Formats: sequence, C-alpha cells, structure tokens
Amino acid sequence: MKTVYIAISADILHHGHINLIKKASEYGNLIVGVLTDEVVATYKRFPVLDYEQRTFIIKNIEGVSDVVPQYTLDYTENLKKYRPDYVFHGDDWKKGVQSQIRQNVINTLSEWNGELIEIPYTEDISIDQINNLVKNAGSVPESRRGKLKKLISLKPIVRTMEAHNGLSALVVENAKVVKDEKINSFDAIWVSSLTDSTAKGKPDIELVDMTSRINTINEIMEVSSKPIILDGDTGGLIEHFVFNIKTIERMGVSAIIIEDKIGLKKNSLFGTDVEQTQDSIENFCEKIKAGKKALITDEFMIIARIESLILKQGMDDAINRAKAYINAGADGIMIHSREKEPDEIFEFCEKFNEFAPKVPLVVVPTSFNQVYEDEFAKKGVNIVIYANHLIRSAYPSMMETATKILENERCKEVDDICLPIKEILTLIPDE
Ligand code: SPV
Ligand code: MG
Repeated sequence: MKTVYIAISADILHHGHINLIKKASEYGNLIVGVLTDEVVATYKRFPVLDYEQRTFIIKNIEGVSDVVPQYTLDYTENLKKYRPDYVFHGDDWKKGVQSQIRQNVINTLSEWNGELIEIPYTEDISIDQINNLVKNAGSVPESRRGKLKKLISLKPIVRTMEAHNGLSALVVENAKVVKDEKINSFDAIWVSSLTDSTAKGKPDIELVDMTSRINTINEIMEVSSKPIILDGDTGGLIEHFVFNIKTIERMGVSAIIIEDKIGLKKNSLFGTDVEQTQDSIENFCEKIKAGKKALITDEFMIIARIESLILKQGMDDAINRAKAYINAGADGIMIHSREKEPDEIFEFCEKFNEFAPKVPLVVVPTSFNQVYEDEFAKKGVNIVIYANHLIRSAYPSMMETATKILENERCKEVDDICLPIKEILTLIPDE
C-alpha cells in the first residue's frame, strides 16, 4: 500500500478540499497534515476553529487514514518523517508565496523517488467572499475580544499598529507584505491617545473625552476584525475607570493600557521637559484592583504602563512597580522609554524575565526604533506597538500637497502624489 500526504489548514473547508482528499485517497493511505494554530495565525489569518476542532473534522472525512500536525508552512519535516510516495496539491501554488514551498516538496520527495501530483485548482470558489464572511464574523465583540490573549500565546510577538479613524484602520487591517516565504501583516490595532487627539487637532492631555474615544473605537471596529488595544491614558479617577472599563469590554476591545501618572497628563515623549507626576504605587494598585473587579470576562486585559524610566526615577523603581502591579492583578506590563538606545528597555526586560516571565510585556519603540521585532521577541517582549506612524506619515504628505497647490496656483502638479480618482472612489466598498 502506498502512502499519500496532503497538508491543509482546514479552517475554511470547501468542495475543492474534498475533491483533493478524494483524489489523493485513491492513490493509497492518506495522511493529512493539519497546520497548527501557530502556523495558521502566522501565515494566513487568525484561525476561526482551533487545531483540535480542525483535526476532528478532517479525521471524520471519508478517505483520510491519519491526521498529523504540521508545525511549519514548509512540508520538509513531515515528509522526512512519513516518507510518502505521493504528495497532492492544487496547481495554484506554482507562482507567488508558495512556489518555494512547492520546490522544497519536489526536492525532498526526490530523495526517495516520491512524486508531486498537482490537480487543477477548483475555479468556482470565491475565497475572497468566504474570507470576507469570516472577517465579518470575527468583528463582533464576542469573537474579537479574546483574540489578543490567543495571539499572545500563539505568536512570538504581536505586531500592533495605531489607527485613529476608519481609514487608518483599513490600512492596518489590509496592509500585507510577502517576505521570506511568509505574509507579514499587523496582528492588532492600537487606539493611541496621541494620534486620536492629534487627528482632532487637540493636545494629548486627556482632553478628548471617553465619549469621543468610544466614537473613534466604533469607527475602527466598523471596518476591521483585528483585536484592539486601547490607550487608556491614566485611566482617570478610579470611580470613573470602573465604569469606562466595562463599556469598552462590552464593545469587544481586548485590552486597555493605563499609565501610572496622575494630574494633568502630558505625552510621555516630552519626558522631563514638562511637569508630570507619577502616581503612588498604592493608588495605582488600587486602580488596577478596582478595574479587575469590574470586569465580566477573563478575556479582557488590563495592562499597567510604567513611566519610571520616562520620568528618570530609575530602574529599581520600574522593577518595584512591575512587581506591585502584577501583584495587584495587572494582566500585562508596558515599559516605556524615550531613550534613543534600547539599553534601559533591554535591562528592564532581562530583570522582568527573572520574576515574571509569563506576564505579557509590551514596548513602544518610537525612539529606540532601530530594534527589529525578533530582537524584542528574544528579550521576552510579547507585544510591539508602532504607536503613531500612520498619522506621522499622513501629515507631511498632506502638507506637501497643500503647499504644492499654493506654489502652482492650480492642482495639476499634485496629481502624481495623490491616489487616482478611480481608486479613491472604489477604495471603500459600498456594501
Ligand atoms: C500614545 O500613542 O498615545 C502613547 C504612546 O501613549 S507615547 O506617545 O509614546 O506616549
Ligand atoms: Mg497616549
């Protein structure tokens, strides 16, 4: 009896997959490699069904002899383990991201004269349409809220980008780059106080009130399905915080980050150039405890942000606060710095890992911007936030257009730097 191997994610199953399984099983004992949650979340999108559920479905399909996990997008490890005589795949992977994976399959099979059999891709399936349905299903509060915690457990680092309105949220939702045989996209959305305020022409001093912040969150939610982390500033008065946190939990936000400052809050990137007051450990712990008590689900996270390095209070103070905030029930810690070099952040990470390696750690590398994501991941960082880059890039672009029109006293010269009319008209679908 010959052995046949196919690999699928099996998150969205359609008749094309059944067709493939049916054909493959006619050639021998069929082993199906089901991609693990980590692989699906990294290379495709957040899985709707988890690995156990997907495996259960595949096991019960006629023609399947065995189901095994495939831990990478690449087949090599499993092929060497099971040495199949045949591998089956649709013929749609000859070009694009998967072509290298296909080549690796051919090379590996040649070691024992195995054969790759490609069957015509089932044309009449609109994967885009199915993906849209899945995306819409993923945007409701119940399925969006828990995604952040799951992503933290599945991915080496959760890549988060700011959005300050519907349009910027669409960019975060849809931006994709194919790199090193994988698809890079953003995992989560940061609703920044700086960019939400700036977009409204207001300073970042907790002047834009919660009602307005909620409107921004709603705009973002309308066009996206990714988990949302809210910049909650200081969290305000404890008496207000416990109400606000319930509202945003109910909306389907996944986490709030509150910073340990009190009084008139100014943006951290001013550092000690402006007057800012750090909260006492006791009071901030009370806020965390009250917030945790007010929550309904165990999906929502309260992340405590430590401003000790920003306010030049020293590493020991930062570490003491991290310990105290975790004891008070914080679900994660954000450490902030405005130094150009990442040294103090890395020192904090090392010390933090000694006492709380399992508590998620967040960094915002606006000033220490030379650090790659995988370096942060190796230091134990779980979430990286690009906190202001979409608005910072939009502003100079708008200013350039405005000044060019003023210089030329007409608008022909800016056409090349503007989105074509046809594209702006169709950018937002009308249904
Ligand atoms: C924000 O994005 O509003 C933040 C991060 O709080 S920072 O601007 O670096 O303080
Ligand atoms: Mg902020």
